[in-house]
Amino acid sequence: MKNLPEEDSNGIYVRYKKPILTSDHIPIHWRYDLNPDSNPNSLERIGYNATMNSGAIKWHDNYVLCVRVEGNDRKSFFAIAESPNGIDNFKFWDKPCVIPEIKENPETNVYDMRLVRHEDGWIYGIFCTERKDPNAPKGDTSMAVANAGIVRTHDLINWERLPDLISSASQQRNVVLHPEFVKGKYALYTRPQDGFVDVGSGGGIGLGYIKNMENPVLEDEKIIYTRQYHTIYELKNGLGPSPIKTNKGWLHLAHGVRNTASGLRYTLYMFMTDLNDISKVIHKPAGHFMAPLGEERHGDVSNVLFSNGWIEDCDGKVYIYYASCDTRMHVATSTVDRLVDYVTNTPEDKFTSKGSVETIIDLIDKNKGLY
Ligand code: M1P
Repeated sequence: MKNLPEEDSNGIYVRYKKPILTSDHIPIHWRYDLNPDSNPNSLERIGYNATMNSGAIKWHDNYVLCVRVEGNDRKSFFAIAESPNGIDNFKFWDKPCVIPEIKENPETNVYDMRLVRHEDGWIYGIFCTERKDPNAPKGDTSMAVANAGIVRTHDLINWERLPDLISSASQQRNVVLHPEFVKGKYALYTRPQDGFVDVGSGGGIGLGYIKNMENPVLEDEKIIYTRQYHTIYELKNGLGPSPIKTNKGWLHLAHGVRNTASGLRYTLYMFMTDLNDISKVIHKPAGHFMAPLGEERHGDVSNVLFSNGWIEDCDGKVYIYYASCDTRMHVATSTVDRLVDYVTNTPEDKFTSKGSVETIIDLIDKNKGLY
């Protein structure tokens, strides 16, 4: 169906009316045995629960998502969906992606791939790998270990598996590759954490370096964006897609999580880092950039927006792909200019109610005679 923009916009981005991918987009031949002899009652044989957290890349003039598809069996896998215009008519390729396992240590589940066209010439996919925690007490069937799995490809069909990230943190999630070399090394944004869900005493968005992707030992990892009391990223935060380079700095999209009486609330926020020192955060607009709205608030894991893919077109238009409530995919569009304006001119958080009121009054005073 044609997807139209919402009439209302804050000037920063425009949402589109319909989700762009739902589990109803899963091709019929992935669901039904189409042979009437072996399926005389036309029953669905394999069910799908969600199409969510997708990496994104421009591909031969089309817009491609590496979608996290979740089956009714709860296992996630990756599948490529392609659209001619980035906002509707997404169609899955013929078969899901076949991601090779690490033979000596196969994972149980994979999800949330970030696709990055790196200047070394490969397209990398960095994703979360999940395995049952071998140290889980007897009877605990949910303790798990998360790490970053790494694949690379030239065609989005044949994927070469590299070793998982080797880091000193006990768990890693939301690991994202920077698209350029930094002093000859690969730079990775990380989120070290103590437990599978709990980040523990540290947390925050980290940055570390790898000399060689075939032996991905993470070195010099430092937190560049810490968690902070009474913010939208108080409980945890993680980077979304790989950053976009602009003439003012690197534009970042991330998710921040806080706890509420109705559970964790995931919203999206932005920041900018220095062009010459990617560890230096130079702009931090206060609060969320996007939060779940209307129907986006309902789904398997309510009150969640999550993004791990965006596409910058050559005319400066930006397609922001986000999932709502771990259930379905949406798109919002903006431009590099608008996002830079948002990130550099939105007031920063002063971390108190009094500070917020001062910021509002500053704006009201500036508008004197204009309203
Ligand atoms: O359910 C919300 C999100 O929870 C996890 O995010 P994070 O690792 O940042 O805590 C992931 O499972 C993510 O896929 C999911 O959308």
